[in-house]
Parts: sequence; structure tokens; C-alpha cells
Amino acid sequence: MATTTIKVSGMTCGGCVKSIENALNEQAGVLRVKANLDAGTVSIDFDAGAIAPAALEQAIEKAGFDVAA
Ligand code: 9UX
Repeated sequence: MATTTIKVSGMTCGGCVKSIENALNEQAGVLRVKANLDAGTVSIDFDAGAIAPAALEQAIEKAGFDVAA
């Protein structure tokens, strides 16, 4: 298992948090998602053999949020 923390901009309310968590939880290989609204970060536990970190970022962007560098 791997863990990554991604900085997300545009995550400004509890609804945003839910949207991002839902988008990530839909991805095969994602085990656990925890978004931190105050910090603007999303921490994700995932199976590195099943999904690449870039795909996690793409799922966030597809949900309408920007991933910070
Ligand atoms: Mo609340 Mo977050 O309307 O986009 S869901 S700001």
C-alpha cells in the first residue's frame, strides 16, 4: 500500500470535500481518502499496483478542482 498527500486548490467547503472524496473512492485501487479542508490537502491510501498517482490527480481534476504543483 502507498500513501500520498495532494494539495488541491478550490476546495472551499464541506461539499467540495465530499465531491473529491467521492471521485477518488470511485477509482479502483483507492483504499482510503481523507480530505483536510483547512489545509487544502487530500491524503489517499492506495494500491500502487492498481492505480498510479497521476490517475489520482486526474480524478481530482475531473471533479473540477485544481491540483497544486
Ligand atoms: Mo460549496 Mo464547494 O457550494 O464547491 S461544494 S463551495
